[in-house]
Amino acid sequence: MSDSEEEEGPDRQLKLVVLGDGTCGKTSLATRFAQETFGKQYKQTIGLDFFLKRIILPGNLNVTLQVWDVGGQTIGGKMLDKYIYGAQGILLVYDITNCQSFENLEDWYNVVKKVTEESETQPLVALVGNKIDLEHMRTVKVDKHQRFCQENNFSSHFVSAKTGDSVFLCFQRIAADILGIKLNKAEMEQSQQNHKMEGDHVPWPHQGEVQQLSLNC
Ligand SMILES: Nc1nc2c(ncn2[C@@H]2O[C@H](COP(=O)(O)OP(=O)(O)OP(=O)(O)O)[C@@H](O)[C@H]2O)c(=O)[nH]1
Ligand SMILES: [Mg+2]
Repeated sequence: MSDSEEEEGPDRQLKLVVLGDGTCGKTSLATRFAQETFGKQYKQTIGLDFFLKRIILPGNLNVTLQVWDVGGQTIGGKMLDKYIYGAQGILLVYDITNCQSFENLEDWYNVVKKVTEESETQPLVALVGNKIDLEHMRTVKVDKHQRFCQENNFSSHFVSAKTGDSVFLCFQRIAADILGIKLNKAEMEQSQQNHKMEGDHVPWPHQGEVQQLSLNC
C-alpha cells in the first residue's frame, strides 16, 4: 500500500483516431502498438475497432491511449463524423507505396476539419507514412510528405507496422505533443530500443536487393 504507485493520480486518457484508405495499414499499426503483433493476412475493418494501451511518459505520467481504428470504407458514410468527434489526436495514415492513399488524405482531412471547425480545442494531427519496410517500392516522395506537413502544421512520422519500426515512438510522440511534454533525444532512442522487434527488422537497403523503379506521384 505504501508503494509510490498507490499515490499516483488517475491516468490521463487520450482519444486518438486513425484515418486513411483501406489497406494502408491502420489496423496493423494499432495492433502492433497495442498488442505487439502483426498479421500478413488482410481483414477489412468494418466500421470501427478499438484498442487501449497504457504508456508512461517522462515525469512518470501514466497515459491511457484509446485508439479508434476506423475502417477505410467509412469515408462518405454517416458515422465518420461521430468517430472523429472529441479526438485529441488524429493519425492520417497512408501507404508509402500507394500514391492514391496519400492523395486521398486530403479528403480525410477535409472531414476532420469539418467536424472540428466549431470545437474550442483542435486535435493534434499527425501524418504517418506506413510500410517503410517496403522503402524500395516507395512512390510517395518524402518531399511531398514534408510539404503536406508544413502546409498544415502536422507532425511527421514514418513507420512500419510490419517490423514495428518507429511505431511506439510515433504514438509516444503524439501523446507527448498533445500533453505538451517534451521528449528528449535519449528518451526517444530508448523507446526505439525497447520496442524493436527481434529478428525481423532488416534495415533498408537489404543486402543484395536491387532497387525497384516505380512511378512516383
Ligand atoms: N509490408 C507491410 N505490409 C503491411 C504493413 N502494414 C500493413 N501491412 C499489410 O497491409 C494489409 C492491410 O493492412 P490493414 O492494417 O488491414 O489495413 P487497414 O488500413 O486497416 O485497412 P481497412 O481496415 O480496410 O481500412 C495487410 O495485408 C497487412 O499485413 C507494413 O508496415 N508493411
Ligand atoms: Mg483495418
